[in-house]
Amino acid sequence: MAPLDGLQEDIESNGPPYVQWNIALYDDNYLHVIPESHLRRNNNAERKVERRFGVVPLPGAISVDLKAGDGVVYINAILHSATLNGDNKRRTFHLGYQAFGGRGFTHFFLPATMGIHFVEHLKSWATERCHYFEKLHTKRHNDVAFILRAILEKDKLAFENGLNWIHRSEHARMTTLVVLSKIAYLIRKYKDSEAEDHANDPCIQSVADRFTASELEQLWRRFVVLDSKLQSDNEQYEPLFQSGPMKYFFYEMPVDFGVKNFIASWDE
Ligand SMILES: O=C(O)CCC(=O)C(=O)O
Repeated sequence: MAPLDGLQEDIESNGPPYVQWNIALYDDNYLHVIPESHLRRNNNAERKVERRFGVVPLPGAISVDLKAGDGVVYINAILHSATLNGDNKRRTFHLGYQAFGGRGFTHFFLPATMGIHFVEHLKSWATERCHYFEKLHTKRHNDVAFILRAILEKDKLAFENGLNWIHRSEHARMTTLVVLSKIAYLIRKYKDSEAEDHANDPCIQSVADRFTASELEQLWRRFVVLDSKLQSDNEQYEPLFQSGPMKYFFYEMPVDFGVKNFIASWDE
């Protein structure tokens, strides 16, 4: 994903592109959240909490009390965890809802769609909805492939038009550009790969299929300057994030580097 500052700027300016749902089938108070943490950096108390060795209590968290049949919908950038709670049986639908045609773009290319392999069991109106969702995802893959090809071919106009389609807002465009850099990274890494890695997803394969391996090498070269601006010389670590230590900044977006600089960097 992009650094947290960029994700939060996008959420604030353009609305959340993705929301997460829990729908409890039994009474359920497992989910804990730190209210209002979705639009700020982690504070000092939170930065001391080490989660690498398992689920830990979050400072200032409240539990979300759901009765059987209740649902809660939340922006997944909020600090949250699910604590174990004795022997209670937990049965909760956990799903995500992605926006299409919004002002911004998705923050990550996963998870895959829920598919259409089960639609024979559904009523016709529900079958139609599932086919419609599938169409939206396919269009997103096509749009992303179009933009990446424009970048590969250094076609400035096509790139700018493509970026306008997928991210209509003038705000937080760099967030989407960073997300595109992550997609370019993943399709190069997983092209024709059978790795059983959660990032090696059908969405990634669907876009990778439109490029040859050597095109993907060339495409990645267009992102190298941007990618270097997302990294520090030293390893970074933020314990409450899901990733381990890495050189990528957890919070900071590139300074003094916008879409125009990205285009100029193709020739560096
Ligand atoms: O179990 C929960 O209630 C939250 C889990 C969650 O957010 C996740 O798996 O991404």
